[in-house]
Amino acid sequence: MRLRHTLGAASAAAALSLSFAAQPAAAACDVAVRVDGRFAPPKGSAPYKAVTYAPAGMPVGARVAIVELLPHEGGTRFKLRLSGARPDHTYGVHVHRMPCGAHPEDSGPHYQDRPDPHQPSTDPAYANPRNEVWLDLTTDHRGDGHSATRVAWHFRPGEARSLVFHEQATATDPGHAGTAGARLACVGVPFEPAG
Ligand SMILES: [Cu+2]
Repeated sequence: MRLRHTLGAASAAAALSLSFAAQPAAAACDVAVRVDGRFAPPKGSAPYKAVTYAPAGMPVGARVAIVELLPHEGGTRFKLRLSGARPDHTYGVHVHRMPCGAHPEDSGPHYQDRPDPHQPSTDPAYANPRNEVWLDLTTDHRGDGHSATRVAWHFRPGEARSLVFHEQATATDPGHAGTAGARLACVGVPFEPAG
């Protein structure tokens, strides 16, 4: 009985350390959503998992991994990884409201915690990385890159459905805030609220 108990505790500890190893620096987090994909042209029927609209900007076959984490202390964290993309390039990356479709504009506007009454939103009071989810990243010479961010809130159910890659870094000045040029690629992600 005593031996069984010890073994049980040991295997529980092993399982715990494995799950921590799988998500470093995220010990007190639950994984809400994880999506891994390879970019491909829009073929077949929408919605798409990882679609490129401009292969010169986001090559066919580039890989993406996006994780949404729900820290126990509150808010929402995100980690993004990209590989085999355009080398030495800065992408503007945001969470958008609609699923990825056959056309770049199908992903709709940015998700905002406090919605801007004036759409499209380019007012820095609303279009900023605290009220939206921005995951801009710059690739290295191999086309690999990563980014992470955190916001203080949770998504409203079903209102955040995609991650969009734009052609340039996200602007922050009034009248342009949140804009980042053309939409090159889109990843379908069913972002979740807490519990
Ligand atoms: Cu965007």
